[in-house]
Amino acid sequence: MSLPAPLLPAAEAAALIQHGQTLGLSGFTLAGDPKATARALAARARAEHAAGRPFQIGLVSGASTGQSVDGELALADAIAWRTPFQSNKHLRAAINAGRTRFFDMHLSSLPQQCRYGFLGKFDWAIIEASDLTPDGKLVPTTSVGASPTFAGVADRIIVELNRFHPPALRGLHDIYEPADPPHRQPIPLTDCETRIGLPYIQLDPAKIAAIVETNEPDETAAFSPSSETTQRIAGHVADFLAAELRAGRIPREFLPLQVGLGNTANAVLAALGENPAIPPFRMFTEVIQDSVISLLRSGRCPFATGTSLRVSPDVLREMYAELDFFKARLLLRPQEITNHPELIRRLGLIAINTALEVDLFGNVNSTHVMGRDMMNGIGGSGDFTRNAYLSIFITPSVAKAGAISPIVPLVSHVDHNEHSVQIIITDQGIADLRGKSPAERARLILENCAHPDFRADLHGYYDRLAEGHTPSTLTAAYAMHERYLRTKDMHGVDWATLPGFR
Ligand code: 0RQ
Repeated sequence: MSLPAPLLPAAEAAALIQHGQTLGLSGFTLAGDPKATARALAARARAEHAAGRPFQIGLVSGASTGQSVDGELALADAIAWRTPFQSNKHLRAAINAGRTRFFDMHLSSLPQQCRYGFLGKFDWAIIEASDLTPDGKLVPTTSVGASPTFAGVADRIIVELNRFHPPALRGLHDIYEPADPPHRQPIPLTDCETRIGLPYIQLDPAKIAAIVETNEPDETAAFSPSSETTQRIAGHVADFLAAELRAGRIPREFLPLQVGLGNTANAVLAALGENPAIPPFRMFTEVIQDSVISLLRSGRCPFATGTSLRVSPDVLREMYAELDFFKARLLLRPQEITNHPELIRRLGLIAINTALEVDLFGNVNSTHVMGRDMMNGIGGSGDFTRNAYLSIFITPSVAKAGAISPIVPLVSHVDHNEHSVQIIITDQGIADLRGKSPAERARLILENCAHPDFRADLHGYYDRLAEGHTPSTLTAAYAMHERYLRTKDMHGVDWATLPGFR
């Protein structure tokens, strides 16, 4: 079939991109990113650097991309700035060394901020496709992310046509882009299933500069098998939701679930699916991971919608063998829709996300290690936490082989504050913070969620504080963090010698 632009080798497409330009890339949590063009761009950056010329670009994507994109470009020192989310170790190192400027954004607001011009001009959109028609109808692959917006705002477009994904994916996507204020209308979605948009992204064919043909899977890996800790967290989540259901605080027909990304979240989802006290549930989420596919097969989850199909390559191959079954039960939408505050509030989502750190008052840090080093980014956790019907955070009660307590006197960085966070669940238990004062929250979190090995340390801090609305002291609140930075272990702060207590 004819194509709307010349087929070029990846190196020739990458040669069109110039130093200093801004690129908007498809890809969300390693699903659907344009791998071949990015690798060729990294090679070009290396060649330019070897010739003594500068070569760096600004890189925006839906969320994290894989080794061929974030990894290779970071190793080639080709990324001047990056937003809104990443999870690659090489890029993380470049960010934390100050070589790449990174700014962390709520994923729902990225597309509109691109359209509003807040991130400057976009020179290129590079989008992976499973199909492209002569008049510019692009069917995405395993994610939608911010691709419709990048295609609209960028001056020129490179399409990476990846033959690994069948053109029959058409129908898996629902592309809807809200108008900008003052012309925006309510988003016409009142359930998970209804389609409100088109099954493709309409490109302006005149903007397509090159098409790069490839045949390669996403660079995703399987999640780790669940551990005793993740099983215990999952059990507490299921018990909590079952009790809410019995108490009538969750309606009998249940509510759609959003579950964050990662090993713990994947295990929680599998456990909810197995628990007979939890009725079948729909998912209105960001990332559809392996456990969701099993739930769709078993019927425990009748329908799931998200912006990324981030499954392991074997699971994806199996899905493609039964594509009609999954197209009837799965829908991929732009991140502006899956994470939209209006829809999250309207549909009444139960949001379950993972914390790095939680403090005694329920403030949550999802992004920064010891207040300083970026882990991945806030991703969609802020979109969901702030707007959900129920906002739950999960975390193991120890990290780094027991040297770190994720329950701390005061978080070293705040992503989700005490006003948005309702329930904390660790392998130790549940702290339901709803309707509780800061002092009541502190007692609950300390007794129910902290690891027994850290309770003496936390009591050493908390029991010395003067009574008051928010019992705290600035002089000692970070003593456990400081001790870790000095000794690689948070245990054993000598509270009696520290100032600031009553
Ligand atoms: O590091 O593997 O080197 O030991 O943090 O921790 O327990 O494997 O947890 O994979 O679920 O990730 C918050 C990072 C958790 C993730 C975070 C260390 C720990 C380990 C990872 P090692 P686990 P997970 C949907 C919603 C923000 C975005 C979000 C995340 C590593 O869930 O990025 O939620 N969330 N988006 O040892 C120092 C602590 C620590 C710590 C754990 N207190 N201090 N290190 N670790 N606690 C997805 C998107 O929006 C795209």
